[in-house]
Amino acid sequence: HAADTFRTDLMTITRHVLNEQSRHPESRGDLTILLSHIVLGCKFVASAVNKAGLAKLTGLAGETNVQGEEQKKLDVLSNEVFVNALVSSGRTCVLVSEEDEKATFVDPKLRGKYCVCFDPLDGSSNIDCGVSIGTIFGIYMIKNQDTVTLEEVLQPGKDMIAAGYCMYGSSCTLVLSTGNGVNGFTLDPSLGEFIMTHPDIKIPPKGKIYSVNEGNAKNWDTPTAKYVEKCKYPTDGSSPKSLRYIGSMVADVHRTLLYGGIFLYPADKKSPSGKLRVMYEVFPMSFLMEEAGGQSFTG
Ligand code: P6P
Repeated sequence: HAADTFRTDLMTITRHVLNEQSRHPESRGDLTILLSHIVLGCKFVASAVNKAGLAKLTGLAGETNVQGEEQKKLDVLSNEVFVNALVSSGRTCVLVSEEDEKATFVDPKLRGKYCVCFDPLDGSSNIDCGVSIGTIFGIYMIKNQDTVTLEEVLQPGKDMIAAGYCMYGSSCTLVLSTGNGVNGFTLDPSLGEFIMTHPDIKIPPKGKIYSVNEGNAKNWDTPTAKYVEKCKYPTDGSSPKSLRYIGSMVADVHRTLLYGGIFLYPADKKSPSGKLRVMYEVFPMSFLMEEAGGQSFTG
């Protein structure tokens, strides 16, 4: 009966990425190695997030634990893990992290051809109440890794070559695209492997959910206010949409990808250029949304 209980032909994220690599015969496997290091970082953060409540990791930095060790906030810890994993992959030359004021230029001896922009733990204000949080990353190619400058990091989103997020919630789900569709993988803690659970994700063509922080309504511009009004009071006889807003972008986008609908963080009087960060929130999530048959735009 083993066949009934255990799938014996598991599609792991490693196997999937290798399959993708074989679609590019000229590839030397650099992206495969880079992604394997990102996956390692996600496994580590998943483990730390799961223990957070117990190990009081959710406290503010500066507290000390029973061993008198300096407590690291989860997002500080996550950032260190990803920076170390990305540098040690030997496939990156510059890193842009939400946690670091300046870009990290990798030691020239350890450089590779990729730039990774990432938010190691987005939505971290939700950690203490157990709401899903996540890592978001976007990957660019750098023309000359030895002479890379900050200007080369500021590439348009359309030049991104891969993007993904890892959501740490009731389960740990990694959603990834390398430009050939979007696939979702769930961490099997007993194996320590991400197993493909959501092959070829496509956003439903119609959605009944809108996701926005209504608390900002007083600051919205007229077009935004009119759109949201239409979600609540449709004029075409359709039923009103449901509002779902978690306040953690990875969770709100993941639900939108799977269930359909719209997620919006409109610019308003308080945040004239919007609140979401372009490099490691907007571009990676837009890349995934478009690869899943959706759209992303600035309104
Ligand atoms: P607000 C979290 O801090 C974040 O960057 C995103 O994860 C989330 O979508 C947004 O901010 C929530 O912002 O203003 O609605 O709390």
